[in-house]
Amino acid sequence: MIAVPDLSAVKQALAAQRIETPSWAFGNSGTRFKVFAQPGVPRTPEEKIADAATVHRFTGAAPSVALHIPWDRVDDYAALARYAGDLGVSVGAINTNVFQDDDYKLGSVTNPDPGIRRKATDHLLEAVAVMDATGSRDLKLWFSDGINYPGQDDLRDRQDRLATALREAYDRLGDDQRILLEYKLFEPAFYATDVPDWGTSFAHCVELGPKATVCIDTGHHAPGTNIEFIVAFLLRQDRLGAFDFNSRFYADDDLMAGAADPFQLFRIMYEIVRADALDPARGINFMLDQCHNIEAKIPAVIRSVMNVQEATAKALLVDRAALAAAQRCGDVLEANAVFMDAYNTDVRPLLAEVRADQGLDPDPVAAYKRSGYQEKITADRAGGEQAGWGA
Ligand code: RM4
Ligand code: MN
Repeated sequence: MIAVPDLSAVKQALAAQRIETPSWAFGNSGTRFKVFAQPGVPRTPEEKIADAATVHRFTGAAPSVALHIPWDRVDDYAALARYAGDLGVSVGAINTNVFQDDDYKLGSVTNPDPGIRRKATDHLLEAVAVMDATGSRDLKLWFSDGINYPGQDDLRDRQDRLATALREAYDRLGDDQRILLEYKLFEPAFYATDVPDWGTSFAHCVELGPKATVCIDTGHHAPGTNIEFIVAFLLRQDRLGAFDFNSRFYADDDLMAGAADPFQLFRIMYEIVRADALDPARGINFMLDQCHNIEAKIPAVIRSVMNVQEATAKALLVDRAALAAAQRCGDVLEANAVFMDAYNTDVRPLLAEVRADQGLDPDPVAAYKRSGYQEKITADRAGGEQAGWGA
């Protein structure tokens, strides 16, 4: 039996944990082969927010929803934020989209054409205006920019163009706003992506200033990458701003967080706990970035929130004193055993208690299924064009 640190502190930390949901997880999605439409899928940004609020209602842990512009474009963003507030959620990160216009074939902010770079940079500034109107803190930047063939464009010039656009967006930020700069190894670019890894993101953030931090999308690395090392390193540098949690078997699969490799998620959350960075006041945005192509979307988001909570609970249960003692005396097997004991603990009863203490149903997926919400949206949202990638 492991020595549990302080159960009431663990429960408190779990009750305070916050996970942000993505509006696009509720819309239709698929692969380049097929998008399978689902009944009841939102048609508007408001309906996506209503679904996100439903996830929060059953989990008590997902009080903010990230938006993607232009997928969630509306005339009145302040009204959208008020609508969200009335449903008990707030607007989270504003995600920019400079990857779907024909103009961006050769890149957005790194495009060789200055007119196209201007258009892309203007979109980043538009996103900051959306943040002003909604009260959002985070400008989330992901660039699909890159090249497919050696010699296609100048690698170094593209870094200069990227730095110029980032500087303009950074200088436009308000005091309480910040940039989350995401990276991705490949896809859609196949030879050289302009922000391919955490080191590139980190270097640009350092160049920009303290309001620029790295966003780690767990699906954006080469297979076998030690993501928890990146987490530990960035936390030490105070440059970890956010996660885009999802899981993958092969590339950027965007499956439910914790589904493919729950042990990896535990190792990541251990580094968070180790750095005392779980508390929302520490400013790390724990977001989901997922697509539910074949499974029902709302319960899949609920399940993902629960998977992050389970990994976190296990991380909180690591007997840090015993671990430190074993590490100090070089007891390799004991240190590993202490770590694994926590991972192998069934934390579901503990999380059920945490939920019950908050007046929530201990089984959020079952409670959602019983609630009739799915039947209601299926009936109410019949007709009209469903939201999805590109909508
Ligand atoms: C990208 C990246 C971004 C997400 C888009 C939809 O691969 O992960 O974070 O906004 O997909
Ligand atoms: Mn992402």
